[in-house]
Amino acid sequence: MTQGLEQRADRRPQAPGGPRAHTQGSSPAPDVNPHVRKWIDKCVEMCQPDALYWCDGTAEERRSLLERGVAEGVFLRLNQEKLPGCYLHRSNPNDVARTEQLTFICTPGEDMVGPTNNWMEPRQAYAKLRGLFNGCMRGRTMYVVPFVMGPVGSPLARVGVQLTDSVYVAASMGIMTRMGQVAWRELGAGDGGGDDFTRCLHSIGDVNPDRRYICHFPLDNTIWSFGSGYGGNALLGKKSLALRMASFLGWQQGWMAEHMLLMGVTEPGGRKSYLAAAFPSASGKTNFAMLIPPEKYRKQGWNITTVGDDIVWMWVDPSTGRLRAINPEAGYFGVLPGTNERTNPNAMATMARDTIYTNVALLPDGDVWWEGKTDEPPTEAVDWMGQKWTPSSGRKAAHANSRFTAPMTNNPVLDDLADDPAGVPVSGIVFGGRRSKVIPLVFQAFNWTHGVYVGATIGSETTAAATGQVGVVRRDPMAMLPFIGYNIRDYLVHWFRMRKRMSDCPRIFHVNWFRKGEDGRFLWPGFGENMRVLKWIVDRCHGQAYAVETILGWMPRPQDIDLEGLEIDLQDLESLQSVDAEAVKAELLSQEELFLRLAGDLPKEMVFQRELLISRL
Ligand code: OXD
Ligand code: MN
Repeated sequence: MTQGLEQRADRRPQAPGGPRAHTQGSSPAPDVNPHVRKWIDKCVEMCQPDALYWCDGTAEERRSLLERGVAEGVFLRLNQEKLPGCYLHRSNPNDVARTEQLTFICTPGEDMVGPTNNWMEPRQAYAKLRGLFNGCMRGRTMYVVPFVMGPVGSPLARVGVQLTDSVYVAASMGIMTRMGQVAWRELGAGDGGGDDFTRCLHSIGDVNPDRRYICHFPLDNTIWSFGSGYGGNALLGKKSLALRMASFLGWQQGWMAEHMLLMGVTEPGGRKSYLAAAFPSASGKTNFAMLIPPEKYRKQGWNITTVGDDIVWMWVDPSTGRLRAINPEAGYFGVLPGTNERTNPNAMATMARDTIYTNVALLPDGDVWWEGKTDEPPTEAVDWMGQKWTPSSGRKAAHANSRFTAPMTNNPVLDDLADDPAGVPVSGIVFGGRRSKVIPLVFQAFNWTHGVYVGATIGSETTAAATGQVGVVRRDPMAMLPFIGYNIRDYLVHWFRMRKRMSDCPRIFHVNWFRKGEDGRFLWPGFGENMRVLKWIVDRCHGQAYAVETILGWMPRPQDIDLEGLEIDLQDLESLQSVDAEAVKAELLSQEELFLRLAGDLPKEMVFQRELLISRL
């Protein structure tokens, strides 16, 4: 079946919804093993593409996919002098963010997915989606995108193959994953080749929200996504494989897939520690992962390096009993509004070349712009929907969820071990949220079990961009609420039990950069100055910094945080770190929402930890 299609590819297949625009045929089929062949044949038979394009992952191919997209009207080539290798993509205005309400975990029983997931029975889900996939790629090319999540050779690295009819998705997967021949090599060729690969089938369909489904079949190692071409819905290596499917697998196999950044912190004496940190979506994870320490710290020799900005996979190293971690991704899919030379110069450098921009404004000279990129807006632009825009248009030029997709190798502060199959040892885990009141700048959990409770109850205030309702605290356990691929009860039990696998476990912390004073101003400057808090955290990981016991956990006294060179008075720092027992009681009550949602499913450790907190109060 696939053999015939490779030849038919030369007939210049029709672009999705557009004229026959392709000018190139398919690449030749590589020597894939029979398991792969059989699955692709079945998908081809169902979707009936006109052509099959096997991605090989070379730089040449990336350029040719992007140019193919330009010919199809999927990409716009940007000013190549200013932004070499950069392109703009505009998604359908109805398709601009992950759609959690249309995301399903499909397991035989509903209890397996628990109260935080949408559930569909697998046979029903397959039947429903088959109806949509049937013939959906007629007149289109099916791209075969083989990829590896994680450094090749890592004990946790996993192979996936995504079939997609979107050249945007194929090109983006080439940035976000280790894509190409390497994946076929990992699987093995011929009859001895393996079938342990995640089968990712994707079609943008007719981009109709009424016919949009992102379905995960953890028991079949399969993901089917239909009707969306946007980020997490369509780049199936990311949230779907690396979080939902991987968290399920990690639960079964004794490792962890988490929504965390991973950073290296090097001290003046050369000691290096790695921290993993979980913050709810759009709370500045990418900024934190690429933090530039204040000048004073840089001069002393402090240095921050990025292993990852969104996802970590962690396992216990049997020889040391310590947690190790890798970043399964190979690129960044970062939020743009608010990103600039001041807030994140490393991100700006990362996206200066070989980057796909999605849903930003286009400037007359072929450069791009988004709200917050510069203090002054441009006098004219074409907005993210392709309409003429001026500052008086009364609407945003870039979408609030506009993104850059850039290879991690562009990051000037990429950690030396980011591609090391052995991963990095994790000294600390940091949880955080966006909280204007109650929650102090930093505290350390008393122990692992308490830390799991702290992570499970993190909350973040909604911003106007997200809901229109500002300041409502939403609970987001471990920042994983939309990404836990199974029952949250089992997920929390898994976290508690991981302690038993480790002889020395990471210290757990909570940070809040967003606390405000009575007058409504932020008490902490944030960004690079967060280094001062990081220093205390790293020292604590090595048992070196002073802390006092409070009802919430171990906390630095104001004099334990280095304030030299910072324009903040001691009183502000005291307010930042103040813990008001009445407010904590109210906080406990507001956790009820989460506890009720989990109802009878709550692990007993969660109940004990809450009781301990009440007794401390
Ligand atoms: C993301 C998210 O896109 O968390 O990373 O939503
Ligand atoms: Mn994320």
